[in-house]
Amino acid sequence: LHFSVRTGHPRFVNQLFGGSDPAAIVGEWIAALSNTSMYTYEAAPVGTVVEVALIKRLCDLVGFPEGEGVFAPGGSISNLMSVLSARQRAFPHVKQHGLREGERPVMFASAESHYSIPRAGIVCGLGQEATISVPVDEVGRMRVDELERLIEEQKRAGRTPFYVAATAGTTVAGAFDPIGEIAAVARRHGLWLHIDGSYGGSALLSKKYSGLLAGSELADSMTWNPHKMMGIPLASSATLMREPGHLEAALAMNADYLLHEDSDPQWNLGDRSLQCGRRVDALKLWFAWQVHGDMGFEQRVDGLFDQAQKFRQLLAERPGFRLIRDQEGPNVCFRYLPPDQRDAPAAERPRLEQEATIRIRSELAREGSFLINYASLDGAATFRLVASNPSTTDADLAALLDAIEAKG
Ligand code: ABU
Repeated sequence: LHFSVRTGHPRFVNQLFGGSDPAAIVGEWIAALSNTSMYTYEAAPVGTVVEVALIKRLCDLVGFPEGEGVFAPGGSISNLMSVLSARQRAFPHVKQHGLREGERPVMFASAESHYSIPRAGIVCGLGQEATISVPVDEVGRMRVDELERLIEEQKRAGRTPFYVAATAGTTVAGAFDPIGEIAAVARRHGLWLHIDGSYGGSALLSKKYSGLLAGSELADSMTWNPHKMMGIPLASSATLMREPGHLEAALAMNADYLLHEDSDPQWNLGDRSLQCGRRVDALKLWFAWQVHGDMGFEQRVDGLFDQAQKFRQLLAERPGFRLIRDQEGPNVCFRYLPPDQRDAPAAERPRLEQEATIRIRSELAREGSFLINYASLDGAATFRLVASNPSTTDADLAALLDAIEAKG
């Protein structure tokens, strides 16, 4: 612990997760103590019942009343499972025989989507080029007119579009793609619609912010990571499907030494997972939900959005800081220019801001006062503050700006 990064510290604003939930940690300990694997009800009766109940609850929030799903080791694996399911629906022969000669499936995701989507294409043997990158608008949302244009272009080129991923909460800018509009395009062209809600899925717990995922009920699948905004220890990632059966269609191997004929398949989750051995990841979320309830999670999510909004206000009050992308999610992307560089020509500014961002960030990390990440956005390195820990106070936020000014 001494040499580890203190990710539960209020001044750790570096990743899409932060804080540590005591109730969930107890759940995690008990999962380790019970030491079982989630492939069968026989081996993990309590874990199975808990997981099925939680998946049902998450599916209801998304708008999948008949849905099913499974927990996975992270958002990337959940996204991969969605691509495998979509590929199986579009090419039903693929599980048994692979793709046929001449078949050229293509998938679509925004230019600011997570890299796990094109990587899923790679894992599926489609190659990285099979993921077509759709341009985004000025705040980072997928441009739906461009999506439609690119689908038609790919069809004319003899390829078969089969999948589109909308992102709810992009990794850097925290943008929410317009799911309802993307769903209309997906339906018109017969594409599987997946929502990568790894980060922003938790907005569904908030009456105030659930509108950011309007249309989620129209998707075929969704990834949701309680280990991000809900504060559950890593990893907690739900793979959710609107209709039952797709995961088994893509993944089931019917190993008879696990899935005996005399057991009820509905309660054996093994064949809807990519894993064989699988931890009881549901238990920590279950414990946390018992303690906090819907209202506790709603307050947490609202509080993180409010914290980011507060930080935007504080930024606006200080010379030298500028917001890059103006939006309402828990990410705040901004740059800073020290006073002696503020008269530089406008064309020079992004390069100078980039230099300042990287050097200041590295100084803060080295001294251990704050850990705040940076990423390239709109052509230059940009600070990315993530409001991820409810115990980060307004004073912490102001202290971060003070520290950046002092280093600058
Ligand atoms: N799975 C994306 C997480 C990246 C981040 O925490 O910054």
